[in-house]
Amino acid sequence: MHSITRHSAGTEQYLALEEKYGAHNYHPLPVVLNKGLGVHLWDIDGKKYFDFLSGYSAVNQGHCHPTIIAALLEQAQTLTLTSRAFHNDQLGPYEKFMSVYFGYDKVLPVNTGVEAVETALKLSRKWGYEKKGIAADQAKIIVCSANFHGRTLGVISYSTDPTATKNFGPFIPGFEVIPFNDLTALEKALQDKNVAAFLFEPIQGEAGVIVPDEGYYSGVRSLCSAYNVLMMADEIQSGLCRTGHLLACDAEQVRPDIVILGKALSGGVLPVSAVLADDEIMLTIKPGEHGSTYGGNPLACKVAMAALTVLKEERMAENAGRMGNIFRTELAKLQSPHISVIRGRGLLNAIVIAHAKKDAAWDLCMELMQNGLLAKPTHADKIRFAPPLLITETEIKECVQIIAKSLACLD
Ligand code: IF1
Repeated sequence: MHSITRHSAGTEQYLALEEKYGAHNYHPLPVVLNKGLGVHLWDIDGKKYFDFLSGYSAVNQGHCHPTIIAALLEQAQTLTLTSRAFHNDQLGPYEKFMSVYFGYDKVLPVNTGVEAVETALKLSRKWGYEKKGIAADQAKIIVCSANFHGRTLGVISYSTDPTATKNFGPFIPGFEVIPFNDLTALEKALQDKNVAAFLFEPIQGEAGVIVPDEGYYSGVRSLCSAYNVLMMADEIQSGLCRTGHLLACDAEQVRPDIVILGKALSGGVLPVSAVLADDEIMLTIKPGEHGSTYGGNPLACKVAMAALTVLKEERMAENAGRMGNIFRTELAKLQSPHISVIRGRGLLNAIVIAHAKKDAAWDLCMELMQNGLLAKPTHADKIRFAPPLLITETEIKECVQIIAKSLACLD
């Protein structure tokens, strides 16, 4: 029997405001939050939850991390934006910090994840024409089916998800879709001399946390090198310690030609994204050929340096690896008839619900919410479980018990 969800009067008021005055481009769980700290969120009625979505992996460091907030407050009352028409005392140190931290010659700072993806697409085309010698306007970029790289027209041009593309055409040409985790398909596509780059998510998040076979990253690296094609890893969700490594590609010691970062680059405090590449690629973009009003603003630089420092100092990659193993092991021990698949790496995990009822995953998330854990389905029958990376073993085991208790609602 499903518990009847009664919303408090306060909750109803907030939902009504959004219903009336906000675009209906999301279908959120009916919970109104007003406080976050570490792995926890609180709603307006004071109910406490474990956050198992982490702002779609933007809050890897935990909500309102004191070190990151301190950096935000200090810079916010000093200098927040100069534009790139002038220099400031945060950008250069940030660029060096990023170069040393990730081991690339240069960084191009922008703001949202999709803006960084668009930047990487432009960069790879520019390199294709000016370094690889591809004929004008003939550059092709290979992408994977079931990809998710953001919501702009350029990026949905190669989406294979009808929900993302229906009635948004016409689309931008120059992309070819191949299956994810398929090196044979990739090698076949690379026979085309006009290919400039291969763009992929090391782990496909929105598709339901699809982890490729062992050796996939190494295979992609070898093929891209052999065919003089840029390996572009979209690590916006899989990066920044989420999978138990600084970057997901580190699992096979593979170094992409272009790395795309976002989300937890700011610890969930403000939009900060970045593209990393070496000089041969990065310097194909000349002054005035690309930019953004807020890209590389002093506030973002200061916050990002704090957010990255926290990841390392608090050994969040190691913790994500250990806690992820415990989480998947304990979940499997439940042997729930309602869970057909448990998959993931580090603390980027998902389960696939096996149930006759179409909305079973949604119903389970509503039950989890009643029991103090926030998660949301992706693509109907999959539920992503991605808590902040500082979660402890005790908390992980407590959350598995909440999941176990909640699964009873599907009996
Ligand atoms: C939504 C999830 C989706 C991303 C990867 C680029 C971007 C994202 C690998 C764009 C953004 C967010 C967007 C949000 C839901 C969430 C998401 F998988 F993380 F859960 F959609 F797939 N590359 N992912 O995951 O970054 O422009 O949003 O900063 O749009 O509903 P953004």
